Amino acid sequence: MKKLLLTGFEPFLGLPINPTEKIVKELQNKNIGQYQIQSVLLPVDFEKGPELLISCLNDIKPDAVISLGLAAGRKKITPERIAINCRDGEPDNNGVVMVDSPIYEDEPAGYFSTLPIREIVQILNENGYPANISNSAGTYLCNNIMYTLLNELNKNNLHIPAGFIHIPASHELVIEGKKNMPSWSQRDLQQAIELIIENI
Ligand code: PCA
Repeated sequence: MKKLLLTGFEPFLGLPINPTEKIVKELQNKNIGQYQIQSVLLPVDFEKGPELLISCLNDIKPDAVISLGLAAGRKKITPERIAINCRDGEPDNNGVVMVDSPIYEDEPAGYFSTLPIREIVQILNENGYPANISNSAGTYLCNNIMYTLLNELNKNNLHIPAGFIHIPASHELVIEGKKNMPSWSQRDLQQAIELIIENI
């Protein structure tokens, strides 16, 4: 059976929950579509997050990769179109702040997702899950992980479907974190990700 590396993130920036953590834990070792899921939880850390991702790519040798991140405030599931070679913005969970910093010197400005993002949006919408392509993954850890992922695959000449999908907050996160933002049920978030995996 083919292997799909599914990554999620720990909570960050004072939020009590990251719904991507629950999804990757729930789906660990499950068979979905043509894939067996190999889940990894990444730290929100500019050094350790990308390092762990690279070692998982080398150990697991996946046939496809989907990285998940929370985009608190977004209303829809948003497959990302592009990752850029830039880190900037909020501190990571280790207190490290990046300002206008390239992820890797002398590497390309950006990489496009190799997931079928247009089809993913269509399938989600047809099944009642609001979705849109996003044209920016930001400049924080999610963009960093997407960039590292695509840069690594490119360097190793691996042509597999790989990319990043941002998801909205869960109801639980809004309630526990006392936040005022759009949210989905954790069940719908997970089912939408399962549907994506079935279709790539
Ligand atoms: N979302 C953050 C980092 C971790 C996560 O789940 C982001 O969008 O960069």
